[in-house]
Amino acid sequence: EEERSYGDRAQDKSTHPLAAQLLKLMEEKRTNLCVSADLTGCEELLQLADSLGPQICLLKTHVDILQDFNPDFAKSLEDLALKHNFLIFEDRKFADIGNIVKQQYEGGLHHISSWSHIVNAHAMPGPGVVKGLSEVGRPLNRGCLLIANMSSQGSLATEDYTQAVVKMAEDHSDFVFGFISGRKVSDKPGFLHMTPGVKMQSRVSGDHLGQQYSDPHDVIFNKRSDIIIVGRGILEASDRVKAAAEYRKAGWDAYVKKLVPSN
Ligand code: UP6
Repeated sequence: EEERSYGDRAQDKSTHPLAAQLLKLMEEKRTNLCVSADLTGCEELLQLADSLGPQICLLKTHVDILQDFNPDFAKSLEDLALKHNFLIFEDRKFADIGNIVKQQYEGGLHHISSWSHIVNAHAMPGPGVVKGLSEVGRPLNRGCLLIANMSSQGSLATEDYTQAVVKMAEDHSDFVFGFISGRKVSDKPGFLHMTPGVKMQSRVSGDHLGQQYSDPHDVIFNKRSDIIIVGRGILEASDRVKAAAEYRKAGWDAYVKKLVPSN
């Protein structure tokens, strides 16, 4: 089937406003790269965000691994997101009852809802998890992704589970605008698919804790995903800016190839 451009999908009335903003900036910056900034120090993370900012559409965080998280850090990250025109995605993977995830999202030490444009959740608890997050996030114009499947070996997500996640997303499309998934799972053009477990030379890699990798072309062209999420492929490179440029190019080339009708 025909693939529509990011910019075109941004125009649809049915597309969630945050998804539209993201699709538009992807088209403008010519990037479908999300860097997974899995670092343990605020200063290093901010420096990474500033140096990679021009190349990325999204910066994904795990703020609970930061040793020195503080409100100034969140403010600085927001400033960098504005400066470089990317969105912030806290990869919190909420997975509790609505009443608790609401508080985890809004309060605690991190006040995630105050600075992160996007969060994600496991659908495992049922629709209450989305409803709870939505009560906090919707008034702030935030958006949420559901985890349709995982990149790790032995994941318990079956095909039936994934289909139920897609249904839950469709039922809550005023707040949920996409998926964490190894492949495209929904044909609705407003939904975005983001794929972690991405590395060049993926055949030789993986890690000793079950992570499994695919390369950018496989993810974007073959699996029809929209965004590549890259952590160690960039973080462990001797030159992170150069590595990010390589991932950006590989992800974008695969997208452009997908747009051209094959005949
Ligand atoms: N992530 C996965 N697989 C999933 C969901 N999320 O790896 O199914 C996240 C991890 C990590 C990043 O939490 O932040 O994506 C992958 O990092 P890596 O590129 O260094 O392997």
